[in-house]
Amino acid sequence: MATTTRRSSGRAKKPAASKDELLQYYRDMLLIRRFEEKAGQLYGMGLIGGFCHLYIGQEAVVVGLEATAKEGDQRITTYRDHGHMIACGMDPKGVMAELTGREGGYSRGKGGSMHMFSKEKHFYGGHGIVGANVPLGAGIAFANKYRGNDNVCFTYFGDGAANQGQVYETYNMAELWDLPVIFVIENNQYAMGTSVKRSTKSKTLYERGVAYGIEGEQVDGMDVLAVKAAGEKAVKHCRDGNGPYILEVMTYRYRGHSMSDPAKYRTREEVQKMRDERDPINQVRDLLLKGKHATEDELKEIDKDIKGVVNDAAQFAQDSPEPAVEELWTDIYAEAG
Ligand SMILES: Cc1ncc(C[n+]2csc(CCOP(=O)(O)OP(=O)(O)O)c2C)c(N)n1
Ligand SMILES: [Mg+2]
Repeated sequence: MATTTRRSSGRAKKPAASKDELLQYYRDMLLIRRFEEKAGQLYGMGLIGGFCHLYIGQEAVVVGLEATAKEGDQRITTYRDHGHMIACGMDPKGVMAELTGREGGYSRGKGGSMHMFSKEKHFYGGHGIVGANVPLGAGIAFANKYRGNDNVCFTYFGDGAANQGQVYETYNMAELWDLPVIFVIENNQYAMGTSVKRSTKSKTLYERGVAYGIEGEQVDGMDVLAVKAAGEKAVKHCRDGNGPYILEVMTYRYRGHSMSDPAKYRTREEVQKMRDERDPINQVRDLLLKGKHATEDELKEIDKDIKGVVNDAAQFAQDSPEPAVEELWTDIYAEAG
């Protein structure tokens, strides 16, 4: 088994993309951004309770990778999961209703932000225990291999989770058994208030795979085209039966770790610089405008449409009733047989 790792040259050599592709990524990323902004507002109004971790800034990661998925591929992620659900085609209404604890939500209002699933879209959650979804992702990939299909499981986790012991037990077994799992490390540079520079002396996280014989690479996660290009390579590697692949996707979250975050661990200037210079949506917007694929007015129309979708989701959530008391006793055990 090859043990090479490399850095993606995504930023230096931008892969070409058609007008339709660029417009699709623009819409998909904007939908996540506007959805998350609305979730933040509803949280502020007291309509969302409990934990709520926003994905704003990281949109290019999941949109770029979803562009490489095919029917039947699975995805599993952490508590920072709203973007992943929307990107794989789950209904924003059902996600927003779950956030607000309403009957119309994906877990009938009983799960909230971190506990949503979709059998139809092969979305396996939503996991609050740092690192714990990683072995589950390998288990899903094991099922693919056992069933003899060529599906892959996208298993997302953070830079903080990458220091968890169970991740390395999983790497070992996944490579040993050639499991079709893409380990996606969303390196947003912080684990709660801890900068990655304070949590490890490793310069890169993907290179840790070398110890287990797993190939991998680092990619610019603010550039949706670079993410997609690296994702295609990773997906091919897995579908061809070569075992797992590690993608360390360099990204950044603009908001706090969760809605309650004093944000004392970084400067406002640092965040603003990322927003101004590296924003994933603005990068695609620039490509659309410079390539004369769209005018400012057309892009404004898209934003208006998307705001409409998000407002409808927020309205649906607020109109949906809270779950009935009897719901306390449902969805606890699976029906036998
Ligand atoms: C086993 C475990 N330890 C600690 C926590 C508390 N905790 C929740 S999120 C988090 C930080 C994880 O950071 P990272 O993996 O970088 O993901 P990010 O939040 O940046 O997406 C911690 C320590 C937890 N949920 N589970
Ligand atoms: Mg992190």
